[in-house]
Amino acid sequence: MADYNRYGHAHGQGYGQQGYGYAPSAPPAPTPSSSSSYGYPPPPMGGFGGAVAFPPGTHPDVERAFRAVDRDRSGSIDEGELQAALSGAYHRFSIRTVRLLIFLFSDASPRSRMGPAEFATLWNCLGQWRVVFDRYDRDRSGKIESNELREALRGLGYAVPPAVIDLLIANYNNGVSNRGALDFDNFVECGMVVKGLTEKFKENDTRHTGSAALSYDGFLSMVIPFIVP
Ligand SMILES: [Ca+2]
Repeated sequence: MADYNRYGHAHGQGYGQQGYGYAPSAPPAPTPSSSSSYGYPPPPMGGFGGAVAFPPGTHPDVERAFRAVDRDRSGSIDEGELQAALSGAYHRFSIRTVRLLIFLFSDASPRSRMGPAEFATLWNCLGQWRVVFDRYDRDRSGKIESNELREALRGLGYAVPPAVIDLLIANYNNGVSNRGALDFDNFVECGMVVKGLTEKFKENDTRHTGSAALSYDGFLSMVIPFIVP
């Protein structure tokens, strides 16, 4: 019995925290974003990761995953290297999802690479998405089908109408229109797009009516970052 005139408050919890970014639930540890702790392209003269600075308390597995793919020891990784790191941890990550993740999580300019602090934040965030994925993959198929997606988004506070669920499944299935289900990478991408766009919309819907007046440039500025990959 969702009130589809609204787009959140499925459990009275609003939209999740504002400002943390793209994690599905409460923020974990503080995530200082030290974009100045690395740089590219600084060839580190044979040193091993001298310029790589992870936030205090970063799990050794995260550092290991980063160093394993930062083959040239530049202290930052590109989309191919990030794809390798995530695919090693989570099966396969599509390059489209990887590009969105770099866009959303990278502080670098241009946003084509990612440093250790950003990587650690992303890694943490993906861990939270994985928990959500496993929780809502009710039939243990290893994929999120349309009914599971609807429940998952509702659980996160987004009352997404059925027509939009169908649209999401059709557009985030890795181009393989087999069973209309999402792998983990596509689920993450889909979830971050819904979360990100909902929060952007909400900024324009200050009275929580489910409607907002947007200027043309405001609308384009809101949407384009999410379709850029
Ligand atoms: Ca499933």
